[in-house]
Amino acid sequence: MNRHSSRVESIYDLILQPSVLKNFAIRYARLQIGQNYMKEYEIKQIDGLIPLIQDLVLEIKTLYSRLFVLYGFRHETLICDKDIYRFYKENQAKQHAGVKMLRNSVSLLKLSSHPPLWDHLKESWGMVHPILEAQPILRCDLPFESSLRFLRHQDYPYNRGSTNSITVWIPLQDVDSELGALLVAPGTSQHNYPHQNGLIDSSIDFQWEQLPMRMGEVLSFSQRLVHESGVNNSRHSKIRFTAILRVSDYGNNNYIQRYTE
Ligand SMILES: O=C(O)CCC(=O)C(=O)O
Repeated sequence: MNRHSSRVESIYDLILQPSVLKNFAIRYARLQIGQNYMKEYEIKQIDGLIPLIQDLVLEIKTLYSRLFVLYGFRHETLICDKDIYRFYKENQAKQHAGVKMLRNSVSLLKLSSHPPLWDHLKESWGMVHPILEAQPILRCDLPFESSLRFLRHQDYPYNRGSTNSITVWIPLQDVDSELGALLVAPGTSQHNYPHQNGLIDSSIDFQWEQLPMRMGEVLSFSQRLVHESGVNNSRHSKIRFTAILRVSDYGNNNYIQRYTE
């Protein structure tokens, strides 16, 4: 099945492949280069991930409950996204510092190191010795705060990992277009686009595809794939939390040499 315009159709396939064991669909896109296919992104449900996500969400709420008490901030008994959003409105710097602190949480590290996730990355991307190229990131995209968005970019120029490096994007809740599912531009992963401060010129015409996902699914994509944040337009003040990993492969000689020189 291909949901793209005729210009992209000739080089790009979007594959929906029902998994044999489970009823979940694996979705991936690949680019044809001569006789070969290069994967651009893949979305897959990972076994055992949901409890780890729930632990991280609990840790997020625990940290905020402590911040609320510390700063005398009135909130519901069960902390909800609306409280965190109101806290942000009153204490932007403190809310941001809280998210940064959670980047060092054991829950995020456990989620990031879940063995079936790494087995999947190896198998799906043909990585030999995948490693975390940087500390895992926790993103908190608040409703109607478009200044927090990352506009069109490729990750490779920032991270300069192995040539086969990928980004792994793990939503901590279901994410649809209203909550700001990630936007990708299929067919772009073979080019290095000129950029300023990491951002690609807004006059370049890309064909965007938005990637709604269920909690427990993981999106992995080439660090050369052009992508940007969706817009969180949640009418219910929901926050989009996402864990993001940058993964490189030291099975890639060029990378290990560059790293150790
Ligand atoms: O999650 C997002 O909205 C964007 C993240 C992103 O583009 C990145 O981390 O490279």
